[in-house]
Amino acid sequence: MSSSKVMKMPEYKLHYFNGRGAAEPARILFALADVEYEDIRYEMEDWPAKKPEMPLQALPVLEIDGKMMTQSQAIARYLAREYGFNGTDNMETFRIDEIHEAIVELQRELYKLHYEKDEDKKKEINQSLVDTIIPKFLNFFERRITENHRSGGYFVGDGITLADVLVYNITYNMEQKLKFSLDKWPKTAALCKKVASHPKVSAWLKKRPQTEF
Ligand SMILES: N[C@@H](CCC(=O)N[C@@H](CS)C(=O)NCC(=O)O)C(=O)O
Repeated sequence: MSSSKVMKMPEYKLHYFNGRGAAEPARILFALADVEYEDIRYEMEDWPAKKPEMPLQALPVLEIDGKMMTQSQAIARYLAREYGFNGTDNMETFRIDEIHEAIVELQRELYKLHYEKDEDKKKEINQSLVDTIIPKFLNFFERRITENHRSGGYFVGDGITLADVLVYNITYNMEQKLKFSLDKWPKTAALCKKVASHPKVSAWLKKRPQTEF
């Protein structure tokens, strides 16, 4: 191949706040793919000046060779496709998308707790999350992992995909914030352990900034 045909790696910059939040799945995918990027983290006091520069005045934004691309789920899917974490056929990708959409729904429920200011209402939301909403999703994850007959205990195939990354990420947040335990969902717990102990992911987890959200 002539040198002019050698593909240059894109220059990536991930713009977000100093937190895991909606950018963390992208950071974990970058770690898994062993791809370099600039992890730009804005402090809240600097955000008003930066906000107008962003395509939808919100973060995360993935800058690819100067192009500013937005929407956290689209960013995660782009990286998963680009680096081989999006399944190997249409059915596998369907299964990954299905988990992805379930995570978006679960995250929406968790935000309700985060944004509620009234203490009594907060308690109510917390109770319904722990008793009903979170178990519904975890039962579903458990079933989907069981349906995958390949070795490894992942959602599809025999290796990590975007689905595993997203479930690891949200359960980490639930364990941190709600002190929620995965004891009743052993397959999901094992899957999350596997993601966290993947050498590339575990190196990232050790070095990532410790932040509240
Ligand atoms: N649907 C968008 C939502 C983006 C969003 O609301 N981002 C929040 C942080 S998670 C933000 O930028 N907040 C600051 C602001 O809106 O000024 C996505 O998933 O990327």
